Amino acid sequence: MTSSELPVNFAMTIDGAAVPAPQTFDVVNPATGQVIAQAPDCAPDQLDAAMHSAQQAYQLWRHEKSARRDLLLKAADEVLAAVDEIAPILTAEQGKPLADAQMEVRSVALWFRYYANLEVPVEVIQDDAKARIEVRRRSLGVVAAITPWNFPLSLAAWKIAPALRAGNTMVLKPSPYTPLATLKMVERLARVLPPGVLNAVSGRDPLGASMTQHPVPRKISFTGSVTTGKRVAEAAAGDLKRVTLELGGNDPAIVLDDADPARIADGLFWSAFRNNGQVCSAIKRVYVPEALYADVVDALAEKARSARVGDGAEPGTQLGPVNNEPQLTRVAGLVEEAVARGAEAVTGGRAPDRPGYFYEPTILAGASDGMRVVDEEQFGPVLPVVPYHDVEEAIARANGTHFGLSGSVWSADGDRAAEVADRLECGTVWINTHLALRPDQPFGGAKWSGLGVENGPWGLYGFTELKVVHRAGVTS
Ligand code: TXE
Repeated sequence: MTSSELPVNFAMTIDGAAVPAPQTFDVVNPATGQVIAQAPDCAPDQLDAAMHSAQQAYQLWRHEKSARRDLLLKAADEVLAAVDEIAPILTAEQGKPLADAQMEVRSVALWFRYYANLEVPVEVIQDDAKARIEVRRRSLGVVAAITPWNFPLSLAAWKIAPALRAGNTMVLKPSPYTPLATLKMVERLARVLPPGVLNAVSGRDPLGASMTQHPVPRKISFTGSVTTGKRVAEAAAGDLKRVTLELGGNDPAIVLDDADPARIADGLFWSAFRNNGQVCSAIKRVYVPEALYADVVDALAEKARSARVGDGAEPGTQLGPVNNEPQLTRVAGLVEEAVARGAEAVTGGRAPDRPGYFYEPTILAGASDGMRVVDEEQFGPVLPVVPYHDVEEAIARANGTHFGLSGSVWSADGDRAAEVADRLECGTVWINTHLALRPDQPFGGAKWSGLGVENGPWGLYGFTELKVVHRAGVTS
């Protein structure tokens, strides 16, 4: 879809209706740097209306357990029917290759179906003549959901599906960089969901802050940066709103000395560069034993050189642009600093001379802890490769950070890798793979990478609270 073929009007969904806003803001295609559409800039009274609509809808929705299941299944069908409408919009605003955008839209249906079919049993901890004690899970009320620009749709689905299945209603706000596909998806979902159950509003960052300070929501489910996540937690504290925070990561991959560089290169590369490195749990730094160092760097550089970079709308593109200008500036700055401090950009290390926010896939050799690109989350198409002498040192460096989202260990010996994996301080650790996510597998971060988890029954529990029903028996 070219920019001129994009739909002209994007509306918010409030109380089941498509609603424009009095003001709008620009949305840019990162592959061209051109404004492609206007998104509604939600006015304060419109946010109130969305919150109150969700609150109203909650009164019925919370009691309709089987309808929730059926409607989530219908919602999955609705999304699948809209893949060809939504995916090109996602590519145009986010930059990712169209095939990836299509996969992302489909993943929404996968998550909706998984949660539709997830039954949460009532646990009975005593049932005899003295008492029957049930432990139930009750929904919380209205959820404010705030999403980032890297996977606007799938990360929204991680929130929508469990929240709605558990009986909550929602007001969802996508990132101002990527509001369009989410608005379109929620507009389609409004065809099957009762009014008010899922509202979508769009606006700049202060709208997110207003949501977290609004009196209606009982829960905030946030995915984004550590800095903003901390602000969300602070805003929630005054009202003791529940929070789930899925924040950034600086995922280490540790290569053990028995690994075969040629065999692991593809897995390592794509676990770092998928979505152009803009994945919270992508590999962000690789620790490689000195003996394998040159071979691993060469193999990764070869992958980087052969990756097809371009506009996501062009067939065959594997890596699109960085999503936005501030992010491109940040990534370029991190590389510059590392090179100034002695690292070598074996491939890439520069923005190509073309419009848009492109950056050449970059493998940084001679990287070391203390360089910002190693210590911080780069969130872009750059991978620092750090040599290590012994594995104890690699484990200590991998853990020596405030981040703790995920990590991976690569080895020919799965058991040996598992021992190292066991010692990594993070929410998920993979062995000989990375970025393997599923709707039934919990995902969350240790340390500053998050609070609570998403996915699986545990993700749904985060949208509930325990309620104990203790009924005295006839004899007591
Ligand atoms: O994130 P923000 P940004 C990291 C990545 C990137 C950095 C900045 O390192 O360089 O974050 O990206 C909304 N209260 N990740 O600026 O600010 C905002 O409108 C409530 C990692 O885009 O965290 C958007 O909808 N909400 C991450 C959402 O928060 C607020 C993915 C995320 O924006 C708010 C993306 C406030 N005070 C970036 N201010 C991951 N974990 O995957 C902003 N928002």
